[in-house]
Amino acid sequence: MTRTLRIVSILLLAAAVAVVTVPMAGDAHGKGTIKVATQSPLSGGQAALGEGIKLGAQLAIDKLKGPLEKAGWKVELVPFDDQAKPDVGVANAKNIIADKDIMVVIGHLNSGVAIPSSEVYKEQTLAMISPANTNPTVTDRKLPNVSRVCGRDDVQGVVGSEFAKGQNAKSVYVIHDKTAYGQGIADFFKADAEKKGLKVIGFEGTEEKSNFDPILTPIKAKNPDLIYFGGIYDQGAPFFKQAREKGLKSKFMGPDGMDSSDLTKIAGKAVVGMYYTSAAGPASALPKAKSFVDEFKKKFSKNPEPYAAEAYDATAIALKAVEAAAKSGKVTREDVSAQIRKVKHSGITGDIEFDGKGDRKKALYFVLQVANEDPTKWGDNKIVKQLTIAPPAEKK
Ligand code: ABU
Repeated sequence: MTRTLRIVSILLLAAAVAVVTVPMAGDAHGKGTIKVATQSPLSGGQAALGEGIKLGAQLAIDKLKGPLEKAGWKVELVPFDDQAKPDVGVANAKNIIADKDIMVVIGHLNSGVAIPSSEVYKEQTLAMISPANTNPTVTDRKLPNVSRVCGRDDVQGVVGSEFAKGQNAKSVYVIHDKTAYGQGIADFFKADAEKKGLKVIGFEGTEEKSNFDPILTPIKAKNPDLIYFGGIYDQGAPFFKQAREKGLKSKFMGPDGMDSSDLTKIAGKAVVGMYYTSAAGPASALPKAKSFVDEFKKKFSKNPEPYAAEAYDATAIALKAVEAAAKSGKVTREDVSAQIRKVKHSGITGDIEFDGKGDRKKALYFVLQVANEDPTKWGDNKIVKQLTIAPPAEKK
């Protein structure tokens, strides 16, 4: 081999080694992995809503990860099943903060799980954006890492009581599930209903899930105009079903915990005509969510459950915040949390900006009526009222 050939060979070899070992600008995943965790119930009676949250986040990542991937990051979803249980959520949260690639959590479904889990995220200023947690305590603690894209129960409870009053209900019986969410919304509903002159003739909590006869017997004797259930559909649906089977004639009402196609899957025609409030816009009724609904159905072969669109928007905000944080060349959890509060997002559920506590500056509230016993038609429920309301001013 001549001297020139030897030099050319050495140069070619050196170039090949450089191509293999040096991450090029724009090279996929050269900078590492950004993980987005979801925490929601993926098993048990509330899995329909929890699965919807996970899939909404999945769709957002698949559609919107492009800019981060172009910049050299791999973007991954890591779903956690909190089983709607506070202790499981907290145990998952400890594993989540231990994984240094997780930069944001989208979750939870249950406020009673989100509140203690977010105390764990707080230790590392790991951002949590909630698509669905409506209890005021979620943001009233003013944690720098906690924000939500949905409304609050101190507003939702009043929206419900105002509607009940307008329905000419004079007497109301209130049941709740004894959780932070269920008891909380029941308290807000009751307080405002009484202020408006409605007579609350019963108020009780129960953890019963299957046999409601001992509770229904005294309610039947009192014959209230309306029964309000502060809780989630997996408990509310059998309660309302058994109430009708027992011959109760009262109108039925509940908060957004009833907003799932599983309500009719379990209770069938017993809940047709029932009213419920929600802080989730029915995706089919949101003007900017049409392609989301189509793509969701195509990808996952089912309708998006309530709060799936909110999970999509929450994840879109998370990715924007990570992109902004990544401009410094290094993504930190503190920076992602701070960037989330600065995002102005035109989402599929509307325009989203957060206030200093992490509440959405203008949140959506709905009063809906169950239109059909067919669970596949849950998205066609009648919107009786739609409101956009700012969070309550802070008490001095
Ligand atoms: N807001 C609906 C889910 C229940 C909760 O916030 O705990």
